[in-house]
Amino acid sequence: MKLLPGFEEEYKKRHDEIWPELSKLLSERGVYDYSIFLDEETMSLFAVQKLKDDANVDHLTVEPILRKWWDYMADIMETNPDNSPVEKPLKEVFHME
Ligand code: RM4
Repeated sequence: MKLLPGFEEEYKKRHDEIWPELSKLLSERGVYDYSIFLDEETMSLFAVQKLKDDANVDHLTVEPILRKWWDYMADIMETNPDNSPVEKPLKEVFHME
């Protein structure tokens, strides 16, 4: 994902104060150990999360609370027309169990 320049502190503040309903939804759907890192040179945001074996995340993007969160975050991130964050899947080039 991409953060707009000048919003580093605001992005962290908003995530420090993540809405309980959103974190509840994510954990209920099996998301855990979820981190987001910022490359302050490129403003790229790298998100990594783990999913429980019975995770149910296929339809997360239609959940109203996530859509509301995306609307809230849209003023400081690069977004698609529907306010979802622009995301770019990365190519795994190394993995060690
Ligand atoms: C990010 C982005 C992601 C969301 C996290 C909690 O800024 O909106 O989609 O899962 O916040």
